[in-house]
Order: sequence, then C-alpha cells, then structure tokens
Amino acid sequence: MDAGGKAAFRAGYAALIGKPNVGKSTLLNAMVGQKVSIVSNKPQTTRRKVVGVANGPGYQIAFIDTPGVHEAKTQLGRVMVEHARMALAEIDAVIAVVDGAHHPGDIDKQIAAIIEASAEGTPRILCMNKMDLLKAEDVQRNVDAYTALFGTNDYMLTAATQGVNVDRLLGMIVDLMPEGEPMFAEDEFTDQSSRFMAGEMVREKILEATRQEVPHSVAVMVDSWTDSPELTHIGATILVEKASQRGILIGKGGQFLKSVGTKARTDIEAMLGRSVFLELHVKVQEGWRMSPRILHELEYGD
Ligand SMILES: Nc1nc2c(ncn2[C@@H]2O[C@H](COP(=O)(O)OP(=O)(O)OP(=O)(O)O)[C@@H](O)[C@H]2O)c(=O)[nH]1
Ligand SMILES: [Mg+2]
Repeated sequence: MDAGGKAAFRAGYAALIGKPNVGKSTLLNAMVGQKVSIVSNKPQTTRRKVVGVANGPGYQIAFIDTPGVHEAKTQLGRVMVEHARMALAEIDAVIAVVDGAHHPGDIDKQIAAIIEASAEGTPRILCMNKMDLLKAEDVQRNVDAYTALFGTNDYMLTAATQGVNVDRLLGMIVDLMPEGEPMFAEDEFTDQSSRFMAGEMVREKILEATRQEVPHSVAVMVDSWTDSPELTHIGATILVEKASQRGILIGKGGQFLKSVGTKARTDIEAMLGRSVFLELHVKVQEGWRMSPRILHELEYGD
C-alpha cells in the first residue's frame, strides 16, 4: 500500500517448468488470455523459451514457458532442456507444473533437483494440472507426494483446458510478484516474432495429425515473407529426417500438406488480421536435430 492506501503495481517474471505434455503451454495461454505457445498431445511440443505477458488490474506478469524436461538423446533435446534450466535465472516465481492425475516419477525428481540448483530461494508454487483426470481417491496421496517433492505447501489443482482454477493460480502468482512498473507495453504479449509464430502454427497442425517419430522429426523454417496491400505471402520449408516422412507429410495427391496449410493459414490470418497466402515445401534434411547450425537457423539455439 502507498500513503494513499492504493495497492502498488506488481510486475515480475514467473517460469513454468515440468515434464513434457503436462500442460505448461496450455496454462500459459489460459493465463495470458490468448494463444502464445503452441499445444499438442505429443510430448516435447515446446522447443524453446517463450514469453507470454499477462496484464490485469494492478499487475503484469511475464510468464516464461519452457520445453518439457526429459532424458535428452539429441542435440535438440539437450538445447531444449538447457532452455528450461536457463529460464529459472532471475525470476520472481517458479511454477512447477505436474500431471496431477499421476504419481511423481523419476523425471519429476530431476526437475525438483533442477529447481533446487537453479532457483534456490525463489518462491515456488506447485500446479497440479489435469485435475479432470484425477480420481478422488488419489487426491491426497498425489498432493502429499508432489508438495513434499517440490518443497512447497502452496499448490493449486487446475484443469487448464477447461480454465478451471486458472484464475486462482494466477492470483497466487500475482501475490508473489514484487512491486514495480510494467516491463512490457500493453499490446506486447510475447517475445516471439510473427515469423517464428507462423512457423510454429504450421508445426502445431503437423503435430496434431502425425504419430510416433514424425512429430519429433519435423521442423518448420519460414524462409520468405512479403507484405503486399492485399495479403501477406509466406513461404515455409518443413524439414523432415527421412524420405518416408516426406511422403507422409505430402500425402496422397498432396492432400495432407494441403490440409495442414489450410488450418495453419486460418490461424496465421487470425494472428495477423489480414489475408495470407501460405506456400509450404517439404525437404529431407537428415540429422537436422544433431546440427547446431540448423538448430540456430531454426531459432532453437542460443
Ligand atoms: N485432460 C486434460 N488435458 C490437458 C489439460 N491441460 C492440458 N491438457 C492437454 O495436454 C496436452 C499437452 O498440453 P501442452 O500444453 O502442449 O503441454 P506442455 O507441458 O506444454 O508440453 P511440452 O511443450 O511438450 O513440454 C494437450 O493435448 C492438452 O490439450 C488438462 O487440464 N486436462
Ligand atoms: Mg509446451
């Protein structure tokens, strides 16, 4: 409170960290109030740090979405886990996001250790997401296990897809933010370029429609962007690792690629607020996940 009794503005950074597929990006989008980070039912959807800004009465929180922490087997995987670790530096709150419907496993223990090592002393909140899948008889057992593991009694059960308890979680996070001025302008809701987001929207549509190794083998590179008075022409190359994957992505008579293109174009048009012509090509680039140069070009590197 200031001398006039008015609560001071709160502003700060909060990082979401957890296993792949627990719902970190879904939560981020729900708290920001718009689609910032892509979501899919495949693990390892998010591949780099993504900032999404939530503005509300008396506060601004810059949320940092991170790639799911996993046992990395490729250079891409190592870079992703490093992004998650780096996101814990110089923040005001750590939000450990878990799949509340399942008991903690080895990776959760590793994540607790990473938080301990990289964000010691930073306030932490446990978010037990997917509560819609949590059986009543498991609630106490899982709450006890996760709060003990992450060393906090501050937890919230959420169902991010339905928006359940997201406001309450947000309220807990606001309370942890220091007093300060907003860091971002009102209309600045992410640190990602429109170009990067357009590529992500294409990748999201591919993740939704493919299985097994294919989602992990796909990357999207936006290689041309031309604004004309009527529309924006975007050219993007979809990288895959094998000729067979190229076949899957093109599909019979080009149908698969056409369908991905149509869905992604709709999202990109909504983001840009103008008509888009989206031109997609599929290219085989063996071993791109091991190439620091290509990872850098894809903006996944440092
Ligand atoms: N049933 C249920 N599903 C959810 C909930 N929150 C997210 N999901 C789903 O879980 C899947 C993963 O969501 P994401 O937000 O992409 O998960 P993530 O933690 O960002 O995953 P990575 O980026 O791979 O680390 C998607 O299919 C979501 O729709 C929830 O509360 N309940
Ligand atoms: Mg994600």
